[in-house]
Amino acid sequence: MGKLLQLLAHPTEFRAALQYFVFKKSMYPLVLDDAPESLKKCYQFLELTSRSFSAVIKELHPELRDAIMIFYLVLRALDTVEDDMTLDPKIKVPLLRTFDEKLLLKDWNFNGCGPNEKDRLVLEEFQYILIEYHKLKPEYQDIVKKITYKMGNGMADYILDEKFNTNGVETIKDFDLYCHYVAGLVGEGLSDLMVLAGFADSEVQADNYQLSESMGLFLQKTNIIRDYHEDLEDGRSFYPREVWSKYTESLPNFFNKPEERMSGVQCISELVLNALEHVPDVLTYLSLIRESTSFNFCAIPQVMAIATLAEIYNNVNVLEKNVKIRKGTTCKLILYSRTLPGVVDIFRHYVRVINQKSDVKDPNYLKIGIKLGQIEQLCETMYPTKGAIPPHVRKERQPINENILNRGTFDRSGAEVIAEEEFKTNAAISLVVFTLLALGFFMLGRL
Ligand code: IN0
Repeated sequence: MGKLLQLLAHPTEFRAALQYFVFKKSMYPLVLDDAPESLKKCYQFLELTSRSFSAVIKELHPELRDAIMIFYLVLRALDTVEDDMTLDPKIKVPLLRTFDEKLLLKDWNFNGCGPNEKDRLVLEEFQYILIEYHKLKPEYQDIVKKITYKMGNGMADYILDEKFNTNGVETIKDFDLYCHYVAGLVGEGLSDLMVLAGFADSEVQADNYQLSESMGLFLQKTNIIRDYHEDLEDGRSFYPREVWSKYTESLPNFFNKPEERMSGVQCISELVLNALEHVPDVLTYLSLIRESTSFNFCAIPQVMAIATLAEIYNNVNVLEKNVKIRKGTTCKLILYSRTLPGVVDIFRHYVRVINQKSDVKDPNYLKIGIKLGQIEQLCETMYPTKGAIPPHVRKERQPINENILNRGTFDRSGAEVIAEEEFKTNAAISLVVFTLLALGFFMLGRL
């Protein structure tokens, strides 16, 4: 009920939700009626592990859909092993190191996970994933196997690292390396798959996958900053000491000591600044994707991430509870991120939101202002805003334009693409309102 009221309080999000759920059309609908049991199982696992993201994977072009679905499930399996604190390191470490070899087997599964691991089914019924893995093109299998090998060994190194176990991540370099293993490598694998399929320019692999590394790091760093409270409750931490030690003696103090909340918010600002460094690469990467469903698949998590960063920036709640973006905002972001100009508009919008939330008392105020300015300039270079005041003419940070927030800069370039659906949605809303009014008059007439 609360969610419905929230939606009604935000009419543009209500319209987006209606458009998304009622008028969404798939370019390549996934039909599993006559599919083998193993494929049906795999798509069920996908839905169990990730509700919203599974929908994005199911929309993918058939050439890559199963390959990316299997890649996602194998990574989930690896992640579940890494995550399981009940597993003895003597079992966990060799399992991670040899996980890629399991992919060569016809039948294998693992029943040793603790009962609290929510995705343990993926490991317990891994035999279905293997059946479908072996049906992929050999080149696609090789990519999944290569990344599984690199990621499994990277994760194992961290588990063996005493310092990491007791203190969490030490330096910013360690922070980047950890994010490389769990997310940067995902970008490498996806880039290889999309280039092989002819869906992305080979530039995405340049400089040792620098652009796709940023894609992964931007997502993972945003998750880490957002999950401060959840990770603290689970007794772990991924905030790098090199950053948080400037603001507190001990990381849990941001939550435990109310007088340190302000320092916690400033620590988050520094981490947001660190994550924003990846944005130029993210926008460049997205400009190199040539196929539309692959573009959506890559763009949706990125626009969610920038919206999340804007939400958690200068927000003390992050230290006390889980902060998430509204469901309606998610629908709106999905709808407007279908084109590159749409994505650039979304980034421009949230960069402005962050700018407006900046506090002069924040030690990183200036650096953040400069970074945001650079990103906004890049957005302008990619797709200039009609009638915009050039950055050098602007004197001060501009006030948030209500129009930007409510209907949005998103509206301009995504408009052509969604005009038809918008028309249908407006017609549907009008019909509902008309029916309600007619019913009301009818009832009045009967009284
Ligand atoms: C992902 C990434 C992902 C998608 C597209 C392109 C990418 C390029 C480089 C790196 C990662 C890329 O996206 C998902 C998104 C996701 O799962 N969202 C969650 C929401 C949430 O808050 O967790 C959802 O349920 O909707 C992602 O986060 N990761 C991921 C994993 C596998 C694959 Cl194949 C693609 C996880 C991670 C750790 C960020 C890489």
